[in-house]
Amino acid sequence: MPEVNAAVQTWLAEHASRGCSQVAMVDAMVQLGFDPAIAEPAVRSALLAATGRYSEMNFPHGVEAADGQYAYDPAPVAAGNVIRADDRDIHVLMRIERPQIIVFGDVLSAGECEELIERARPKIRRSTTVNPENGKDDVIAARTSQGMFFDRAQDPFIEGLERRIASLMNCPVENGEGLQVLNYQVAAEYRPHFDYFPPDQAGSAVHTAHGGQRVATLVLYLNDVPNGGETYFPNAGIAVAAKRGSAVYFRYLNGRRQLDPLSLHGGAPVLEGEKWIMTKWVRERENA
Ligand code: PD2
Ligand code: ZN
Repeated sequence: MPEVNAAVQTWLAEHASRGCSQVAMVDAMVQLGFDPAIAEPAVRSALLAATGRYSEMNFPHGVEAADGQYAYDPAPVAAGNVIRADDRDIHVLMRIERPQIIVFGDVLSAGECEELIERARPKIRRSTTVNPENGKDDVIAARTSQGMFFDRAQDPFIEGLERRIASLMNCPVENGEGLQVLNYQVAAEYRPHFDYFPPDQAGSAVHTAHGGQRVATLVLYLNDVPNGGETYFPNAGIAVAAKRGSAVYFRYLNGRRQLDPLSLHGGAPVLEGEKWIMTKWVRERENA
């Protein structure tokens, strides 16, 4: 089995900077005897290094993969049990392959969580969702949280957190949407949904026009929830409990631009206390 040695890396870098498509490069490597599981991540990182974005190929919104057909290529998150993310060592608590989920401990300090809550508290308003027809904001019964967005790089505190999160997700900071803080009171929830913009809905085009499709999400927990409020993946039988400072990462757009139907997820109703989270969504390219 051939290896991705220096000569192959040079070949990849040259073809990526010439605008070669991801499919063509992976196909060429497979023809030469590479395992697709080795070829795909090598091509993706060459494309990312050369162009700052994943290949769009022929599918501007991505392709909804039928159940079981989504190819689980390696996530860009670093290997190992402790990841140096800019200014902080972050511990990996669990990795799940299908859907692709990673749970992290101590992404934020208790003081950072407190500061985020106190800064968000006076600004939160009822959350909205994307209207599938026209892409505008709708208030719906399926999402009963309140939230607010911080602007990108709005001050040094937010900028520092964005750098740490981008480093952890191994994604350029420019590809991230603004950090969002959400609050759920007792009984509030976010029923199962996809974070990606469904390719078959007209309203998605408004959102993918800048930055392309969403690739992955990081949900950061800002407080301990005594009962309820888990982030759950109903078709995978997985629930992540809210613990202050920890976070759950999930990725749903692979290098072939397939979208993972198993990434369906929700925020379970809070049964006791309240829930504060912060979300980071990252796109395929700069999200101006
Ligand atoms: O509140 C959550 O745990 C949650 C779960 C799923 C939030 C979101 N999705 C979201 O804001 O997209
Ligand atoms: Zn979500």
